[in-house]
Amino acid sequence: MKKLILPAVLSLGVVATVHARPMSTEVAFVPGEVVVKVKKGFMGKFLGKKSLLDAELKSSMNLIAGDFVVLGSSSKSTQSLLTQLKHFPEVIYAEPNFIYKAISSNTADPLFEKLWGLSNTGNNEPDRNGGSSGSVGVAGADINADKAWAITKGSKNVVIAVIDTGIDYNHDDLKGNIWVNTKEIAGNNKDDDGNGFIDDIHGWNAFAKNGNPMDGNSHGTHCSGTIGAKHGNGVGVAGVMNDVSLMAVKFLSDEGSGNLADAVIAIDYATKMNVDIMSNSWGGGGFSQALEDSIKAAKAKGILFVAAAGNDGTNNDSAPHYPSNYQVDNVVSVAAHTNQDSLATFSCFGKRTVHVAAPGHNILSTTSGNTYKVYSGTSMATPHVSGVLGLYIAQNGRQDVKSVRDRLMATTVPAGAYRKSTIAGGRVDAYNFLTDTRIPRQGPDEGAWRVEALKEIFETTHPYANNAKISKTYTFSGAKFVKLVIEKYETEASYDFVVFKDAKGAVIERISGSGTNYETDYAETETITVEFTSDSSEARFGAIIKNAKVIY
Ligand SMILES: [Ca+2]
Ligand SMILES: [Ca+2]
Ligand SMILES: [Ca+2]
Ligand SMILES: [Ca+2]
Repeated sequence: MKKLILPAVLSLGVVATVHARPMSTEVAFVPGEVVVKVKKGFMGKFLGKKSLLDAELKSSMNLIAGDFVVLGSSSKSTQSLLTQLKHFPEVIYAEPNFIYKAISSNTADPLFEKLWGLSNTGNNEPDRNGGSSGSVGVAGADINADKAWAITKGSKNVVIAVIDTGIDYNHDDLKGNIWVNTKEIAGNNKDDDGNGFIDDIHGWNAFAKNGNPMDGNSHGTHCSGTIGAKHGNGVGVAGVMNDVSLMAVKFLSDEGSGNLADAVIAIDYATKMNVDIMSNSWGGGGFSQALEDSIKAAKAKGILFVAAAGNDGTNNDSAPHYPSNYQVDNVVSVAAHTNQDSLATFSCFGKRTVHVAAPGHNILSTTSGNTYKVYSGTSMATPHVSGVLGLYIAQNGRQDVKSVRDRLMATTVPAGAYRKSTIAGGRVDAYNFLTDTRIPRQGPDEGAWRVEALKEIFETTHPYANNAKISKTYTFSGAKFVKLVIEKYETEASYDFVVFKDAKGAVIERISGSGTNYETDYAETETITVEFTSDSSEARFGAIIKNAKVIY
């Protein structure tokens, strides 16, 4: 199978000379547009020179993060504008006007009350059509909402900005939890509260530049339902919080994409309104100093910035994903896990860059027009974490963002799937987080591993068959830790896999490509299962495993 590249995405390279930092492989921006940060007091002088660039002023923004203008040229490329701007003494920096997209999701039909992310019975995952034929899961691999709700179900005083495609603020399951700007009068075309935004009753629409952040896409509405759909109101689903104020900040269009210039306005609005948490289920672009400055301005106010780790299935340590990769203390980068206590195959990960995992596969929630659908993505994991952080703030008030993030990580439930894929090494547990319950991480004593030859070796044919599915389970009675040593493997990278599972069926590690004498991550059970799977074309050598390493 060959990888498809999104047709709308432009080539990279163009901005590589501006920032030396690595960028993700597919970066899109508005052609001929740049976002420029101008030195304080030099705006007039700078704008006087813009004819030298053959560019016109698209907009100007006086943000907490500084003074910015957006310039556009019909005759010049973004690259040549950036090159020229380097020689303007008034300019602090200039960047492409990056395009961001809602982190994608699978849509299907309504409706079933199957919120395994809140309470996983092992048997209640919906399928992607909302039906009841989801996978069998690991009971208890959820955010432990029931136990957390005995402590708090949230508070209307907690304001969470959903920075996304907007919110259907008329949805029956959400309307009781929509933020209202009480100092603003709706529809009088006046900025009654003097915050710089006219008629911003439920938030702001930075895409259309008006006070109506209605969601014509459903992505933002879906995220909102996971944070705060009303409990016990006779309709639909339940959010992580029963009481919360959801602020709709729209900068993604109804097609699910938006740009840097609008993103920084969205963040600036939420910062100005001093929300408690920003929930960000979107990503794209390269490194942007303006976006990082905006996140830092939010941090200076003590606002948490929860961000989806991305859906490319890649390592954010080596291929950074933004905004989740910004190294600012208020950023919480979220990977997605399945009901099988495993990392979702689409989820980005990173031992140094992704903080925690949360439920993000086959998640049922609210969608526009009083409907409910099942979506999957790190987009869906992110609002679970925003809601859990919201419960904490309802209970404790706002605390130092870094110590909150540290506590969130330290109270996760450790499992093999997250050990190498997140900083915390675990998935979020709301009850543990509220009660500061920390499960000790008891790793194996590295000197204690003993090699044991497998009684029956694991070996594919060479080459392996297409559409193969080979599975073998090895048991070492009384073992505390078990891992396998792969003598040799060679598969079609990203399409054919060798997967290792513990006794619960949770994926410990999933490898693809090639290697020799590779030691897998360990299972904390006495059995370990190997599964070899291939797709319908292109077979290679396969795999051969002769030894295990065991600690009793
Ligand atoms: Ca206003
Ligand atoms: Ca008004
Ligand atoms: Ca409900
Ligand atoms: Ca293949």
